[in-house]
Amino acid sequence: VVNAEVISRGGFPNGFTFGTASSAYQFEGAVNEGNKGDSIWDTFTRRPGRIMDFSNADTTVDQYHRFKVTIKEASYELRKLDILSRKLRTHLRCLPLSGIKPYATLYHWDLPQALEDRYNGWLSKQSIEDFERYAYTCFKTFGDRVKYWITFNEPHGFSLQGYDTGLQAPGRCSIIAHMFCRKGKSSTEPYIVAHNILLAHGAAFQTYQIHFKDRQGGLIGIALDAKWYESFSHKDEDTDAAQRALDFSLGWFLDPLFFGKYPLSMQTLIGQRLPEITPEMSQRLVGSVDFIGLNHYTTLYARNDRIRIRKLVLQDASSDSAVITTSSRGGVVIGKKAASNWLHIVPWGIRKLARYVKDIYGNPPVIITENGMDDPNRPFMSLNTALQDDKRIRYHRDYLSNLSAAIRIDGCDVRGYFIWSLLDNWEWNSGYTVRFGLYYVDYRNNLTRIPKASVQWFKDVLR
Ligand code: PNW
Repeated sequence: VVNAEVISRGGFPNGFTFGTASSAYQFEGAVNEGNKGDSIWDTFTRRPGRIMDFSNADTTVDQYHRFKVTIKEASYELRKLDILSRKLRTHLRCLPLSGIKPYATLYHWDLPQALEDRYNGWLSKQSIEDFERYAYTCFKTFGDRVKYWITFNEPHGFSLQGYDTGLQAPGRCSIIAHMFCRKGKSSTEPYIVAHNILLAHGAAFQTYQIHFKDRQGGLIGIALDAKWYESFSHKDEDTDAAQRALDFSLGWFLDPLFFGKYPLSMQTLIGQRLPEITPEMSQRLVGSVDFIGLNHYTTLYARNDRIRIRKLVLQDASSDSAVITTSSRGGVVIGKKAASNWLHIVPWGIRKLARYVKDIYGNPPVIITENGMDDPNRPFMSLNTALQDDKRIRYHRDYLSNLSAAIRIDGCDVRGYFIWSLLDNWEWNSGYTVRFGLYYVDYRNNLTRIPKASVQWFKDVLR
């Protein structure tokens, strides 16, 4: 474990890109402006009881109106802004002059509700063709300025949350629904959705190669949510379980993109419910990424689920892997918790993850497209306390020193690192109850943005 006190740009290769990450739905607000139709998240947030603080994303941090100010104020060190939800808009005109290099994500969860209504969104093959056209339009319109494209953000996350647990949009199936429909759709829908996403990604990649690559010279990737899974014990059954946990998350997408097939453990355990990758599909998928985006926050222990209790009660995608994940072992927690329950601070996990991707997939170019931690939004906390985010500084210092070791010592080809997030923002199911930003947003005072201590720290690192 590397735990250097001082992190600096010198610990990273020349040309390494630092930035911050954000997403349109969590930042823009302006829910009814600029010809924007409803998305599946607009529908979802209006269902009672879905969002912890009963909030929605109608306003969030008003980035739809304030993006110009943000760009103007962004110091040259922060070289990533998210863009694009009211796709064909003007945001991008400002970027070239500002010295900011945009990495644009085409899909960060806000599917037009019209497509959900018309053909069940990602469950339908039609979504593949429509995504390809949408991607084509974005490449054509913005490709002179955007040289890094990310097709999908966290397909593993939204396939499971949207179609198995039902905790996120479009909220199909739910733990409760399983009780009543034992062979519920949650045992098939996440796999169908992920399959269509992979094919949509492949189609977008191909369109770029055929129509734009020569002229625009950009790169195409996909951003995968990637926890590291550490074996709970030295027993074979647990090391196997940790491997399965990786197969069922990262491997679900990377194996098709690199080897043209789903991981063997998935084929075995899911059987007929796993869609088939035909030889033609396989040919199209293999090699269809120029870089891999990893959204990495945390690490869990994984152990074999011997009894598979869940499986006996309900068949769903979350129990197919036969893995139990935990954040503590023998009463010792794997790392301090951030505000979100799922986010334990485990800096060494990023190094193991990078090393794993290098070893299994042949050292492809990797960009850490998200990494960060949240503090609770406490209404009665003094502003000064909220701005002194030492825990965040330590988090990034320790994750960056491990990432630096992965590059320098382990030889991993990591090319960029983006902090989630530039500003506090609307955190999906958690609403405004947590704060992920380098900048504090004062929700009670005109959404004023105030730098936390981590802003100065990040600037110093970059200098
Ligand atoms: C990402 N996990 O979601 C999303 O891309 C962002 O939109 C989100 O705001 C951010 O991370 C913070 O949550 C994740 O359980 C949610 O490991 C959960 C996990 C990872 C990423």
